[in-house]
Amino acid sequence: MSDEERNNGPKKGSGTGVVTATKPKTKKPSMYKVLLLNDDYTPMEFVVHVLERFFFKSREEATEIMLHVHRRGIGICGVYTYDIAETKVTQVMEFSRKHQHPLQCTMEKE
Ligand code: TYC
Repeated sequence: MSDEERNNGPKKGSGTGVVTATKPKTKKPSMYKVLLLNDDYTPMEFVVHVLERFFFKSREEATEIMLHVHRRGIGICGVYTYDIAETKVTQVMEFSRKHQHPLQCTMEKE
């Protein structure tokens, strides 16, 4: 929406009106990377399953991300708005704990 549209243009009808300019206020949301950390104990297959289940990755892409984390120590699962990123981190941490794996997931502002 343009500023002019937002500010309604000239008032119709009575011929008089109060000018009420409003400040343009739309902002893009800050984005957050959700990161997986490597460890020595979580099975590779479990990490692939996490990426499929919570990040909707194909088996092929999930395998690539898992191997990247395995080799480099850390990797990006996805980029989301704050609330979605926080939910993903919580889901992964709860799922890992439930299965008694030490897999760690965190988030970082882009
Ligand atoms: N390093 C683990 C292994 O060799 C696999 C692994 C990959 C664990 C990615 C965590 O985020 C991770 N079984």
